Amino acid sequence: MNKHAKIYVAGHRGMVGSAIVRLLKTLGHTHIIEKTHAELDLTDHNAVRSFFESEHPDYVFMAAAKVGGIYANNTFPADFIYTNLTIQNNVIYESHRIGVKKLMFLGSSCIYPKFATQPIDESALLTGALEPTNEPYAIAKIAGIVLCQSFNRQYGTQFISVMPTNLYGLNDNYDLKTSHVLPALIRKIHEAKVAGAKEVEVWGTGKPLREFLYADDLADACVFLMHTYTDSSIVNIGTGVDITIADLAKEIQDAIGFKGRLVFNPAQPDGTPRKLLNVSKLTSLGWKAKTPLSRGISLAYQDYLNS
Ligand code: GFB
Repeated sequence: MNKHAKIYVAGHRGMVGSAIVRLLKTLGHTHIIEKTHAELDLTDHNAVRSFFESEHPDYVFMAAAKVGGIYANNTFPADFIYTNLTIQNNVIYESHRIGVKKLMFLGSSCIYPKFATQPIDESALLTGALEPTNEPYAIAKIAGIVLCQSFNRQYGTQFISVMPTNLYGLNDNYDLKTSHVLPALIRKIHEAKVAGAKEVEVWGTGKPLREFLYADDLADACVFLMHTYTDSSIVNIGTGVDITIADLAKEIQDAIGFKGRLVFNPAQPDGTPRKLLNVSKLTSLGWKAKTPLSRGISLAYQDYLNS
């Protein structure tokens, strides 16, 4: 991927896509293709076909997806499976048709079985039942992985797939109905502090364990793997460290300086009990996450205050 290669970052306005674009620009890449949703509707196959035929990108980062936290996944399952299958089918198929040199498909750690052995090795894929709150999203992502592998096998393409753990960072989604836990808690705790509230509701029991990766670290891993990785088998991207939701809430509370109480609401779903990725494959390839959670939370909080 030389500095003048044509690189299409699908989903460049999202948290992950914008982090990839930021990094590529910092690295001196001169030909990055960005299309807003208004300019290119990725669910419209004809529009995607015309785009690929006219732009002919050399490389594609497939970071466009319908994403959301546990509530959104559980409430809008049809949207999650349909939209993701459609956009990934369109982008992956048209990448094959025009002969893209290399495509990276971004999956998710929720592709693994709900009760996978921890930390979760890449080989756990398709070995057990999924977490029901996000099964439709997970199945779309699994289909994306198998689609890439099938094109590689049948047509000799180079479509690689990476599985990021739970993400957070700059340009995150702070809508409480659709966001993930970390941005949701930043917003709820900040608003409680400003309002002088005595307590903040944290969904679930606080006992689930999650691993959190800063989006700029993910972008760094993606660019690293785009340069170095050529295999069809998937690669986990994470920090190798997890934390309970209760401890995460406490850490965010301390960062924001909220003096009230955190109240857990077990009527809300916990989701999968633990989701820690085994990152030994990535480590052996030569990449490690850089941003500690405490620093990432303060950077994300600053970004929230500025947004
Ligand atoms: O981040 P989150 O929505 O996604 O929730 P998942 C993680 C945990 O935080 C769950 C708890 O146990 C939630 O109950 N939690 C506590 C909260 N307070 C809140 C809150 O205010 N908002 C949210 N959202 N959660 C998603 C999947 O699962 O992870 C997606 O649904 C995707 O498919 C994504 O894979 C990475 O980790 O449970």
